[in-house]
Amino acid sequence: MYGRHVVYGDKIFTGVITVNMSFLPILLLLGVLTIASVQAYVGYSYSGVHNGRRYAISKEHEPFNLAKMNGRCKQLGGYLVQFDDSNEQVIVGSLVYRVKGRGPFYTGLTDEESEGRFYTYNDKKPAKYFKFRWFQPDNWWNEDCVTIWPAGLNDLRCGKRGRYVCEVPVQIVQG
Ligand SMILES: [Ca+2]
Ligand SMILES: [Ca+2]
Repeated sequence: MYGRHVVYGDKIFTGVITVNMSFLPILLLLGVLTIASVQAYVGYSYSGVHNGRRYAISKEHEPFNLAKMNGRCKQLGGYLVQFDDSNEQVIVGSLVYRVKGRGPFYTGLTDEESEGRFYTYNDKKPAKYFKFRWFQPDNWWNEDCVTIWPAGLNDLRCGKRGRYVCEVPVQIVQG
């Protein structure tokens, strides 16, 4: 009986070692994925959750490009910001006012396809809601992108150096 126990114990011990070694690549992979996901969030100021969305405001000033920046927002699980209603525009307007540093802050609205018809770049649908500030949009020197300020939106040329705002829907974890 005693001998059997020893053998049994050895088997368990061996088993534990094997399990640990087989988990090692997965642990390494998880480590890499964690670093990668953290890196994706570097370079943004994140808001709290408002109506099921977070807003990520880029920190760097760089030449704005709709496709490129919308792609960056997709890496965060979102898209360039678009407004469902006045409430959402007011929230984002106050966020860019409070965030550190200066703008302009680009949104996902554009009229590059047809002058004066503003649509959302990510889904190519007519913009649900947008409110320009006084005397805007003026299409000054062919301005087809849209920036946000607390006082309202302004059309601006697309390639200017600026920051941008991503809208990231928050995944609801089912209990
Ligand atoms: Ca325009
Ligand atoms: Ca303008």
